[in-house]
Amino acid sequence: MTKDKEKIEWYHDFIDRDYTPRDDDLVALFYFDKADSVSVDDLIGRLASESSIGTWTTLETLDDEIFKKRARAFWNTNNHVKISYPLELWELDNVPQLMSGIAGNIFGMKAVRNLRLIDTTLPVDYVNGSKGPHMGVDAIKRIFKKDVGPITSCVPKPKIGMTTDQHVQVAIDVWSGGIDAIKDDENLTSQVWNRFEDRVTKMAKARDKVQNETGEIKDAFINVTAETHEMERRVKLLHDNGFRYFMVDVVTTGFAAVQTLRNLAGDLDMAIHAHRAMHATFTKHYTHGISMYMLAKLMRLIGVDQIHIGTVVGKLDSPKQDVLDMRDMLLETEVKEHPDRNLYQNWGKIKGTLPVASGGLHPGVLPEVMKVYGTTNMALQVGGGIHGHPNGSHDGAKATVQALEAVRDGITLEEKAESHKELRQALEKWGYIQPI
Ligand code: RUB
Ligand code: CA
Repeated sequence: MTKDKEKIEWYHDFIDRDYTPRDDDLVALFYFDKADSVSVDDLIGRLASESSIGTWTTLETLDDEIFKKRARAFWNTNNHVKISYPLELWELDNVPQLMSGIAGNIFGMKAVRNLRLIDTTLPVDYVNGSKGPHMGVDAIKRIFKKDVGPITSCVPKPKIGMTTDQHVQVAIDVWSGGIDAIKDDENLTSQVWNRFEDRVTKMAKARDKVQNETGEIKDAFINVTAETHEMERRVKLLHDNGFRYFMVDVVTTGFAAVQTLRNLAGDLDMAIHAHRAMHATFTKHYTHGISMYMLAKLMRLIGVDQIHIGTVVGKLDSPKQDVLDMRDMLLETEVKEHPDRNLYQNWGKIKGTLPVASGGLHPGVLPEVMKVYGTTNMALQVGGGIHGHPNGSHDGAKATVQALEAVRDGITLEEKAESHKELRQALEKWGYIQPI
C-alpha cells in the first residue's frame, strides 16, 4: 500500500494470518481469481471488509468496539481463502441476511474476476438458532410407515401440458404400481389446463382410493411454488386434503419464502420436498458462484425435509464426489473438514435432510445409484424411466419397484427379470444406459 492510499483505504486491516478462529466464529471458504489490477492481499482484504463492517475508504465513524466486529481473512493458499466472522454479525434464523453478507457485494467488486462460496462452518450456536427439518429422515417412518427407505417417487411426464384428469390418471397408474409418491414437476404450478385446486382435490380422491385398494400409504409432492402468501394458501389446501408433503422450488422462490414455509410445515406437521431448479445458474462452474453443497447446507439449516442432490449416473451434471459430500453433510450430525472441498460442521440439534436422487433414472441404473448412495435414507425419483416403459406408466412403476427389490435382495436385475416381465421389458428398452 502506498502512503497516499493508506489515508483513504484500510482493506489490509482485514487480513490477520495469526488469528485462530474462535469456536463461535462463522468461517467461510472461498475460491477466488483476482483482477489484474490488485494483489492477492488487496483482494482477500476486500472480501473480508465488504462482507463485514468495511467499505472502500477509512471512516470517521469507526471506533474500537466496531472494529472488533470485523471479519478476518486468516488463511489463504492456491486461490482459496478462509474468512472468519464473529457470531454477533449475524441474526439467528435469517438466511437472507447471512447471504447478503457472505454472498453479497463481494461478488460484484471490480477486484474480483471469479469468486465461489464453497462452504461455511456455521457455529453450533448459530445452527441451534435455526429450525432445521421438521421430520427429515423420520418421514420414511412417520409418513410412509416404512422401516427402511428409499422413498420412491415419480414425476408425471410430459412434464407440463397434461390436463388435470390425465395427470391424475397417470398418478393412479403409478401409485398402484407400487410407488410411494407422485411428484409435480418444477414448472407445473397452476396453469389453465391443470389448476392447482383441481389437481389437489382430484389427487386426494385418487390417493384415498389407491390406498384403500393397496393397503399402502400414498402421498404426493405437489408444487406450491408461487407468490409467498399464495404458497401459504396452497400448503394449507394440501393439508386440508390430507397430504403430508408439499413441494417447493427453493431457489426460484428464495430463502425467505422457504423459511416462511418451513414455519408453516411445523405448524401443520408436514414435510417439504425441495426442488432445486435454477441452482445450476450459480453452482455449475467451479470457479464462480455458490456451490451446490453450500445451497444444500442452507436448505438443511432452514429445514427442508428432502432435497435433490444428483444421481451421478443420470441426465444432469452431478460429479460423484459432490454427491457423496452432500449426502454426508445432509445426513450426518458432525461433518469432517476436507481441504478444498468443505469445512467442518457440527449440526447441533438440527435433524438430517433426506437426499433425493433424480434426473434421468430408469430401472437399469437403480442398482448403481443405490450403490453410489450407500444408504437407504434417501428418496429415489423416476420420471421418463417410468412413463417411457413399453407397456405404460403402471408397468413402468412395477419395473422400478422390482429393480429396487432386486437391490434389496442382493440379486442382479437379470435374475429378477427372469420372473418379472415388467422389469424385463424395461431392460430390453433401456438396458443400463446412463443418459446425457
Ligand atoms: C426428473 C426431473 C427432475 C429432475 C431435476 O425427470 O425432471 O425435475 O430430477 O434435477 P426424469 P435434479 O426422471 O424424466 O429425468 O434432481 O438434478 O435437481
Ligand atoms: Ca423436472
